[in-house]
Amino acid sequence: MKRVITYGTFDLLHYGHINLLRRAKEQGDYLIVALSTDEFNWNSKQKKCYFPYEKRKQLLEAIRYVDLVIPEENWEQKIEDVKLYKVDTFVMGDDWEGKFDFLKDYCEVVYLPRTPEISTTQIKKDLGK
Ligand code: C2G
Repeated sequence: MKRVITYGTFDLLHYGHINLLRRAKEQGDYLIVALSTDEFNWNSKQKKCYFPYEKRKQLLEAIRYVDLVIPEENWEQKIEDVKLYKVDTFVMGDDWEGKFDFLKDYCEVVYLPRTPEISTTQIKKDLGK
């Protein structure tokens, strides 16, 4: 079984995220999503989530491509996660191109093209938030 992992906030889940998750799953047979906790988002990514972690986790677990959701609590956990979950492939959108190449010592690293025109920032802007 080929195991894939990806990381993210996935707040205000939208079709760009779904496109990423679908293509990540296509890289193998089992997809793990490491979901950024509220604390990690606020302290390390300066992101204030609209939906709290448990709600974002519930949404992700309802997606057919997702097999397991685990918490992402810090920037440093990726190598341990890859070892612990016996990950074969690490996948991220190409806005992160090159940022996680250190993982190539442990697994395949794949950056996938982002879905253009859609982002949470754009949604909030369009809603006048
Ligand atoms: N994404 C995409 N197309 C979009 C928007 C997002 O392909 N239009 C992808 C991103 O490239 C990322 C994933 O969807 O791979 C999740 O996006 P975010 O929730 O914005 O993730 P981010 O805040 O970048 O967190 O340790 C890594 C970080 O946790 C990544």
